[in-house]
Amino acid sequence: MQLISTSLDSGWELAERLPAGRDLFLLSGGEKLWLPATVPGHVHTDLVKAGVIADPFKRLAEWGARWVDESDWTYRTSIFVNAERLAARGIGGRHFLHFAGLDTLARVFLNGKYLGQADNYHRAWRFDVTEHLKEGENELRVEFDSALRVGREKAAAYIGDGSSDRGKTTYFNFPPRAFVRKPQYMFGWDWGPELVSCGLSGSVELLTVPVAEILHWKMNYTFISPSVVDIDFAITLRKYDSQPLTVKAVLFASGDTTPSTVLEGPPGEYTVPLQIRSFVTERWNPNGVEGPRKRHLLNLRLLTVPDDQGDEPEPLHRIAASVGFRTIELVQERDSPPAPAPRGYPGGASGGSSFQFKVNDQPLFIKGANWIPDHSLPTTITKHQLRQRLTAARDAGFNMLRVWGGGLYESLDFYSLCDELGILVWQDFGFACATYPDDDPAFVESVRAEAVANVRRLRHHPSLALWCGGNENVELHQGRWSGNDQATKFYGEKLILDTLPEVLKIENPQTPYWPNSPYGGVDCRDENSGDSHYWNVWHSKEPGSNGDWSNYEKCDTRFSSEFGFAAPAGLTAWKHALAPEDLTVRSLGSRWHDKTRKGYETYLGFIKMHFPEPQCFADLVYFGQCNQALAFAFGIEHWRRRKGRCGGTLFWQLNDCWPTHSWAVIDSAGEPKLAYYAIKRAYSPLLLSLRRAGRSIEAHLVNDRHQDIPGQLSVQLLTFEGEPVSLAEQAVTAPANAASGAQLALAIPGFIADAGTDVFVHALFRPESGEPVESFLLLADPKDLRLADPGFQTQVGEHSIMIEVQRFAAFVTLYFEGVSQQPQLSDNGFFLAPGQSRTISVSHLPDHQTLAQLAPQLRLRRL
Ligand code: BMA
Repeated sequence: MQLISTSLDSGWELAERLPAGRDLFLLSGGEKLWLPATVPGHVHTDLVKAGVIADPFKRLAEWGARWVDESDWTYRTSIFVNAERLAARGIGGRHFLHFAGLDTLARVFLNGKYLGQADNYHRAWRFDVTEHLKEGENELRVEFDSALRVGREKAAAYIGDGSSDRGKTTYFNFPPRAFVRKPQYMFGWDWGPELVSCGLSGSVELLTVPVAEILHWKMNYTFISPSVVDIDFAITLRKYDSQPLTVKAVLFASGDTTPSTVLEGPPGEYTVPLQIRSFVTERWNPNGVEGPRKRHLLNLRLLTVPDDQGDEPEPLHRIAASVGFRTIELVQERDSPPAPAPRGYPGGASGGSSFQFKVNDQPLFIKGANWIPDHSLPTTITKHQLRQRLTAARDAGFNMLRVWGGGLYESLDFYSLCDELGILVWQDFGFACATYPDDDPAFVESVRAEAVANVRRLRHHPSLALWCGGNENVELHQGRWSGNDQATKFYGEKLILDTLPEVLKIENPQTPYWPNSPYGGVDCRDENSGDSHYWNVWHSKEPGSNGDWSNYEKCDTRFSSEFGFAAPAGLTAWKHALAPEDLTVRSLGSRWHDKTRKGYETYLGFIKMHFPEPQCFADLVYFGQCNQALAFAFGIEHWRRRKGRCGGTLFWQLNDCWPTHSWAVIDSAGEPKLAYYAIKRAYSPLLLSLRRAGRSIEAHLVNDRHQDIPGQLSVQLLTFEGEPVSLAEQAVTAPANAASGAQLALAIPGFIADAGTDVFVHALFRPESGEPVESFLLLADPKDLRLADPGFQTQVGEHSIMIEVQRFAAFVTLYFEGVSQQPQLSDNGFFLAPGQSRTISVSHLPDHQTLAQLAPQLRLRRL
C-alpha cells in the first residue's frame, strides 16, 4: 500500500473573474471565455499565448498589461477518479490535493465545496479531500484575488488616517507588496517590470497516502576527525494506521551502515531518530578550493516490516536527496578599536569585527554576486537556464551567490546545481526594501510557516552557507534613504530578531544567521563591522561621487555584499525586446527598459564621464559595457587588496529578469556583458592588481591559494607603439591566502602624470612555476586616449580565434554579426600590448554552424 501521486498539471483553463454586470467579454451566445492555462504557470504567459496581451517584455507592452494585475482570475480543471483509486487509501489513509505553489491569494474549491485558502507564494499547500473526492469527474477550481488590489487595501487599512507611527509612509514604508507574501520584485523593481501576476506557480498532485508518509527530515553531523563524521537523522512521519513500520536511512557509499528502526504505535505524527557512526567521507569543498566536492546520495524509506525471507519490499514512501559534508562558520571576531558612531547616528560607539567565512576550517575570501530571479515570471525558469547562469558563475571563479530577499527561495534545481558547482549560497529570507506589518499576528504566522517550509527544504544542501533576515530593512528603518521619515518603531524587527531566529533554532541551528543585509554595528552602514551595501557611486547624490567608480576606494568595509554599476544589455537581448526603430540612443523603448531611477540623461552622463558620447545604439551598448567593466574591476580589486580586513565581495548583480539596462553582468538573453569577463579576471585566484597612487603606480598581488607563490614582477610604462618609457622589476613572493600590499611601485614621469593620453601600464608576474599573470592600467580617461589603429591580425581555428596586434588595443571585443545568439567566448573586452596575441576559445556556436562557417560574420571592436 504505497503512496500514490498523480500529476494534475494538465487540462487547466483560466478566466477573468469580473463582478456581475461587468462581464462583457463573453462569447457569442453568452458563454464565458475560458482560455487554456499552463500549470505551473502565470496568467500573463497564457494571455500572451492566447493573443490577449502582447509579450510584456517587448517594447512598451508592460504598460498595456497593467489591467491584468487589477483583475481577479479563476483557474479550473476536471479530475477523473475511478473506484479503484478511491479505495486505494485503505482504511485509515487519506487523499490530498497538493499544490507545490500558489501565486498567491487563492481560495480552493472541489466540486463547489470550499477547501481552504492560501496567502503565501513561498510554500506548498495541501488540502485533505478524502471526504470530497467522488468517483468520476471532479471539478477543481482555484480563485485568485488581485494581489495588487488586496495589497493596496491592506496597506490603506493598516496605515489608517496616517496620524500614527504607521502613517510615516513613503515609497518604501508599507508599500502594497509588504502585505502580500509573494516575491517582492514582481511588484516592479529598479531592474524589473511590474508584472505582479497570479497562477498555479507549482505542480498540482492528487496524493493518496494509505499507510504512512515522510513529512520532513533533518540531518546533523559532527566531524570526529578530518574525514570521519557522526551523523544523526530525525525523520518526521505520519502514520495513518497501526501497522508497524520500518524506517531506514541508506547513505550510498556507506558500505553496510544503513540504520533502520521499527516503529509501532497508533496513527499520528512521529519523529524517529537514526544514527550513522564513524562514516568515512571526503569533504565538500567550494569552487576554487583545492580538494574534492564529494556528495552522497541519501535515501530515506518507510517499509512494511519485512517477511521471513528478509527481502526488502517496495517502500511505502521514499525520499531521495544528495548530501555533502563540510563545516561552515561566519567568524566575527572583535579586532579593532571602537569606531565613533558615524554621521550623528545615536547610540555611541561600535566596535570593529571581522566578517569572515571559514569553510572546512579555512578562511575563504568570498568572490561572487547577488542573484535575482532569472525571469520576471518565475515558473518559466528552466533548469537548463539555471545551469548556464551558474556555470558562468563557476567559470568566473565565484564561490558564493547571495539569493537576494526581494526574489525567490529558489527551486531545488538551483541549490542542487550550487552543490554540484561549488557555489555557496547566502540565502535571504523573502523581505526587501520595505517595512513589514510585524504587529499583525496573522502576517507573522504566515512568515513563520514560510520560513519553516524553506528551511526544511534547503537545510541539507552543502552549499547553504548563511541565512539572512532580508535586504535593507534595517537600513531603511535607520532613515538612511533620503526623504524617509523614520517611524519610532522598527516594523519588521520582530521578524528578523524573533520569528526567523526562533525557526532556525529548531530547524537549522548549524547554519549561521545574519539578521539583515547590510547589518552590524550601531549603524548598519558602519564599515568596521558587518556587511555593507556601498551605493555611493551609483545612487550617490553628491556631485563628485555620482557615477565616479573610483569612489569605491573610499569604502573600507569588512564585507562588501552589494555595490553595482549599470550598463545596457547586449544587442541580442535588445533585438528580442525592441523594434528596429527603437534601436536608437534615446528611444522610448530603450528608456522604458531603464528602471534604474537615475534619470536617463544622468545614466548617459555616467558613460560620457569616461567614454565618447554614444552616436548610435551599438555605441551605447559598447561604451556603457566598457564603463561597467572598469567600474566592477576597480571595486573588486580594491576589496581584494584589502583581503584580511575585508572578507569578500558580492557585487550587484549577476543576472537579469528581462531585457533591460541594469547592474547585471549576464543579460536576459544569457549573454555576458563585457564586465563579466573583467570580473572573471578580477576574481582569478592569483591577481596582479595595479593601482594609481598620485604620481606612482603600485603593483599588488592577491593570492587565494594556500601556498606562497614566489616569482618575478615587472611593471612597465609603454607608448601605444610599444616603446618603453620606464620599468620596475623585482623578485617578490605572493604570500599564501593573503593580499601582499604594494609589492612594487613605479614612478610616473612628470611629463606623463598630468596627461597620460599616449601611454599605458603593463605589469607581469611570472611565478617560478605555473602560468604568468598580467595586468593593464590606463593613465587617462578612455575617451582622451590618442589611440591608433592596432593593426589586428586574426586567425580562425576549429574552436578558437587568435588575435594579434601591432599597437596597443583597449577593450578588444569580438562578436558575430547577424547570428541569433552570440557563441560562448573564453574572454572578451580585453587589452593587448603591442605585439601581443591572444587565443580565445569559442563554443556553443549558434544555428548548428561551425566556426569556419561563421568566420565571415566575425567582427572586432576596440576603443
Ligand atoms: C540594492 C538592492 C536592490 C536594488 C539595487 C540597485 O540596494 O538591494 O534593492 O535593486 O540596490 O538599486
